Amino acid sequence: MITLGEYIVAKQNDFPEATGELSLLLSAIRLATKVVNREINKAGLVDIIGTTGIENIQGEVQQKMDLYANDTFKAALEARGEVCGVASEEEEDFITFNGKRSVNSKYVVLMDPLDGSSNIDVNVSVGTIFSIYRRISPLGGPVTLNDFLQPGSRQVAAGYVVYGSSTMLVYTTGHGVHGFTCDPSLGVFYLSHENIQIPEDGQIYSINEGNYLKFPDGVKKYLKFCQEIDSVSNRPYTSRYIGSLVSDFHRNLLKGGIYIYPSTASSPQGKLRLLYECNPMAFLVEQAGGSASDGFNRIMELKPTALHQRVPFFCGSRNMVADVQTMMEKYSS
Ligand code: AHM
Ligand code: MG
Repeated sequence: MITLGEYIVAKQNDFPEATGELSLLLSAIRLATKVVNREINKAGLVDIIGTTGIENIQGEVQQKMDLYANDTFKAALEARGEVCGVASEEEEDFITFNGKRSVNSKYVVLMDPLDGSSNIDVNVSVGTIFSIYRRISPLGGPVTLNDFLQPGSRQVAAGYVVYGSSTMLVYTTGHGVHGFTCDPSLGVFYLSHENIQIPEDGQIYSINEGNYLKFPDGVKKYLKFCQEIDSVSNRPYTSRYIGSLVSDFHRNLLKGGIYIYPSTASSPQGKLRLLYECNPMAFLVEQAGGSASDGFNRIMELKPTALHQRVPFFCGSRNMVADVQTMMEKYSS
């Protein structure tokens, strides 16, 4: 039985140049995860569910747990002093930490503290997504917007937590993808899925088909392809869509599949955010042997221009992403 804390330290020892700062940062995330997990499990019991009535900066109604998770992750990251700034889906602008240790720390964190939170009051799994970069501004000086607008290929680490039938934390530091399952009686994460590999050919497609008429032609053609009968490629594929990115991604990562949130006629850039959702998932899926695209380009090579930028997202088993990209290029470019 290897715990997450032990695993992080063991991996750090593989790199003689490591200073331990990233390990401390990950342990701050682990602590916040436990606190949020405890509250989510109580969500049906206490008056913490429901909406605040306030809209976040994307005009979506914030759920109370969104705010709680946002505050908890911010507080844990600030207290540890290993992070000089944070950008969050729930905050309009990035946040600078001014503590003595923080200003000299080299990392920034980008996060979606509670993704899929509109599902929480119907007991559907939700998640936290995080992404870590080295700052590019000088140590000791102010954090700048450019520290956060780096392409996903520069991520140092990324991960997610799925608050599901079990709570799991899955992360990568660029050396494979590893999953840890929480023992709720002890509040300890144990290594349960070392070196996760996504099957190259999946059988599951995940998309909100209610938007079908608004999809680009390339996506419509791909959906028809998924539904065709073909014994060689084992089609039709299975359609599975929870509507909670972390859960849909997690299932597809383990079983093989593709998650698609394309551009639609009403949302030309899709719905998901490049910095808080797509880049971290792209890093994870590539580390597991899969791929992530905006329909034409590799997600992690896109140069971000704004904190809350959205992007069409095609992510999962490598051959499935290649198939849909071929159809996008043929019918939608
Ligand atoms: P959120 O960050 O506001 O929770 O929105 C992101 C969520 C994803 O978890 C999910 O995959 C997607 O929105 C579902 O959107 P839709 O309801 O349009 O299918
Ligand atoms: Mg989200």
